[in-house]
Amino acid sequence: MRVLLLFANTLADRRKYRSKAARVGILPPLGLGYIAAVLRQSGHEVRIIDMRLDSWSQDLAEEIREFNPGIVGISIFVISEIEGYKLATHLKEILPHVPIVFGGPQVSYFPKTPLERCPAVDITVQGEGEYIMRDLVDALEKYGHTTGIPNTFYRAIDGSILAGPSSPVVPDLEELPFPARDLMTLDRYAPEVYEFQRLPATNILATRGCAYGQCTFCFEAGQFRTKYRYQSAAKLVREIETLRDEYGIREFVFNDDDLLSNGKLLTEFAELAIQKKLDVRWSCWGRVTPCSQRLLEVIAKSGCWLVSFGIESGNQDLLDKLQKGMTLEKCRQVVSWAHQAGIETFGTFMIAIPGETPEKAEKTIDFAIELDLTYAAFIPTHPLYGTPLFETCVSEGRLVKSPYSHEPLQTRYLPKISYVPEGYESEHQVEQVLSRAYRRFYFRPAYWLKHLKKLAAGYSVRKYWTGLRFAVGLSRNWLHEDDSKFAVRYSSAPVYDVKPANQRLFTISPVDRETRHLS
Ligand code: B12
Ligand code: SF4
Repeated sequence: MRVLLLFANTLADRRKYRSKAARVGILPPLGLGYIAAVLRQSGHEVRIIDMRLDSWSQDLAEEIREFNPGIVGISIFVISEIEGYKLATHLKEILPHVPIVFGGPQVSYFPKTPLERCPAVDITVQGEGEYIMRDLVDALEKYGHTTGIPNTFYRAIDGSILAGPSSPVVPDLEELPFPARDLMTLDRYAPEVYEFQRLPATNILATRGCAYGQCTFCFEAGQFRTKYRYQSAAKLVREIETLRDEYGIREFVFNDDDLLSNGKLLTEFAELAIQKKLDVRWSCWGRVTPCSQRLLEVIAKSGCWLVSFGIESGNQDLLDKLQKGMTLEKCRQVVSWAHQAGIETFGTFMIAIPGETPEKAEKTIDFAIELDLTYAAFIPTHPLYGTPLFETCVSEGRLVKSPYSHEPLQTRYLPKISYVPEGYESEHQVEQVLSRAYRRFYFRPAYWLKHLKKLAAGYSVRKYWTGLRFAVGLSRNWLHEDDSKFAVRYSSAPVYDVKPANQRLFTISPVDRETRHLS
């Protein structure tokens, strides 16, 4: 059967990425790539369209009609939900009898919502979609219907929403084929300017889930926790060799949630990479614990030049509350080891954590400066549904906006405020602290002096300009009025409703309370 897979764009992408510099900051949709590869193993013909790169047009509609898919899959996450509905509506107009399936992170957390909000959506898939989508397509081809497939939700004839059985089955990473990157035009993508040293660069995954899974603000600590799995170093090296030899890729951004803690995999990978003279550069995200000096030295030798650490706060009591499982001292040590090994560091910090005051935030900014990080990002706390932090913030009654409304994520780098802790006077004060954090971190003569050498290279100027854009808020992408109207129309069945802070009137629809746990 012919299957069309689309990655929905966000409202902001529409303006930002259709410019000439379109590809920077956009990486291939690996989730769809894996699904496509598994579908092809079953003999299906697949096409992938990334709507962050293409606009809806008569030509595109014609191309899709010609391809004539038997089923369509659309991937959404929180900020692309509305555009996903628009896309489904357009597709339903040109392919009225073709089932439209929704999947992706937002659907995994709210599996019934797309069916409630958008009549063009026929089926939703919760969790990792490789085998489920294959079973859906196989069933449609063999039996002409798709009801009852595990981890799916669908509309019954009377309009009610039904669910297939719940299954904890998740793909074995060693068995999965490589993502079908030949279905994506790799040279239309590039990481953010501060994320690469060499081009062409692309993203890659070696693990899924998180081995630690306890930070209170994270999905991996809540009801949506996924089983931690990893593939072998040998498979990872094969994938990198393929990308290097077939596509000329010279740099890799690991998109894994928790790669650095897997010392075994990384050491084996680094040894193989050195032995095979892979000659690639790479970067990843990482936790501070467990991380040894030896591991950082080994990965640096294999080409790792940047690690992004989730540091969150410069206050030990707040780190303990967040259950980060790390000390400020360990953090100092690891960042310093990374620098000694020649690895650049990106630290991400949360501002307005429960229990934080502007004074404590100041300590966080001091800590970021003390660590001498290469880059830092300060992000307001968004208590996301399904995380332990969400429950805390709801019970405090201090959420000022739903983190899932379409307002908080209007901006790419400076999202609006959804939560104001007791120690802050207002949303405005949180915004002021955020701006101050960027100003204090980036507008330091010492910072610029230290980095002057790097500015000699052309792309580094752009890197630091990106840092400055963070600082002065130039990277905002506000919604247009017509977009807002559309958002309101399609959000008419709210996931939940937030009343102003201190009123303790936060409600969650029963639908989401029923969301099943996938282990
Ligand atoms: C890499 C990454 C990014 C990269 C983007 C990479 C890219 N290619 O676009 C960057 C750093 C840019 C990024 C940015 C953001 N991200 Co992000 N990101 C991730 C991360 C860490 C990994 C994504 C990934 O590759 N996963 C692995 C693949 C295999 O999984 P997958 O894509 O989810 O696909 C599987 C399933 O979802 C499902 N599936 C997916 N699509 C479909 C479609 C169909 C039809 C079916 C059946 C199934 C299906 O099957 C797939 C295969 O198993 C995830 C966390 C995570 N572990 O997933 C967060 C995550 C996706 N990001 C998230 C968020 C919130 C953001 C931001 C909005 C943050 C912000 N405030 O700015 C921005 C958005 C920027 C933008 N304009 O798009 C959230 C999404 C929450 C939600 N409810 O949707 C996540 C889940 C992190 C989190 N826990 O908060 N992100
Ligand atoms: S924040 Fe990182 S380390 Fe903590 S639970 Fe989430 S993925 Fe794991």
